[in-house]
Amino acid sequence: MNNTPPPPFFPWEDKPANEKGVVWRYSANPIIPRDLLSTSNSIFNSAVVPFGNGYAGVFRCDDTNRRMRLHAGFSRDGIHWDIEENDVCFTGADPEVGAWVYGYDPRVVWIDDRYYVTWCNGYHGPTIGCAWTTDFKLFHQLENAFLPFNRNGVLFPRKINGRFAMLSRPSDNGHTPFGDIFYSESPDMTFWGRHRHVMSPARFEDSAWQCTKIGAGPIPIETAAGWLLIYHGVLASCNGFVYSFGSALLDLHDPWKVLARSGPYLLSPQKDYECTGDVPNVTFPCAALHDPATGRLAIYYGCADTVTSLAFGYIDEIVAFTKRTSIT
Ligand code: BMA
Repeated sequence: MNNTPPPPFFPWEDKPANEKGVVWRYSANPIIPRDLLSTSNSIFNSAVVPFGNGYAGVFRCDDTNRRMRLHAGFSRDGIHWDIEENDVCFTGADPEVGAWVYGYDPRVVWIDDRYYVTWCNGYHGPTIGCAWTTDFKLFHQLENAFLPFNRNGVLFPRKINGRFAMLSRPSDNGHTPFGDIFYSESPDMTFWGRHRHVMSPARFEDSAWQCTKIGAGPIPIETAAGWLLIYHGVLASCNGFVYSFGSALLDLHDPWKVLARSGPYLLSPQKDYECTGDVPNVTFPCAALHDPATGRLAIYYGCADTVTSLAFGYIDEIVAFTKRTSIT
């Protein structure tokens, strides 16, 4: 267990009086501009965790060569971020795996005694890269979890049945027009197996925002009602893909069993900064902070593949919404 006390400041803003949804946006969005770094074209789809007296994260920073890189960052309040100018240099991997090609859409989670990072890692196509760190300075790279092609590798925050557990989304080498979420286990973060199917895209008639492909978002949150999973879903519109996100509840012991799944989205691209950018109409969550004492949730999501924003909600309300609107 990570026994350090929670950071003194939790990023939060109360729900506006006129808000209809169970999730609402931070009024000062986006929190991270595209050009925060001297060489960044865009900063989005990024992961944050409590760290020391504040927060740390791994950020997707595409540079002005349009190369996809990962950068570490630090914050006192979870809102204002210092992101390192130099990208993360992973160490210790078999050179075959460690030769950097590209990396994007990181997730970060504390398990047992260290932070694990997973990301979409270039190795003859996209697959799931893995590493660990204790200080966000030195990152030790592990084996890729799966064969290409795969994306959206998301670890559970504790071992399940004594093994590391990960969700992932097998895909193709391009802008994949399909995609189901699967579950896998590993005794050692090297060998992965016991693969189980979790969820397919929804039927168009039932929930069109998630009818083309889906992928796990932030690290699942353990609740009495099951693992709360926030995931993105894609609609193939006549103007291209539209990325929204919703919620599901997975069985605590057998997390490939879906207990409930929201029909409506929690959030979809509607604000200018979500609809306009390098890839229009994308809201893509990769991390969430939660405060067990109050049930508050702060969701970090990429907007239009350009900037990073925050949205808020209460875990209990999202769980109730997931059950109330379930399409399973
Ligand atoms: C997905 C990933 C994400 C991106 C999204 C929209 O396939 O590449 O990083 O946000 O497409 O472009």
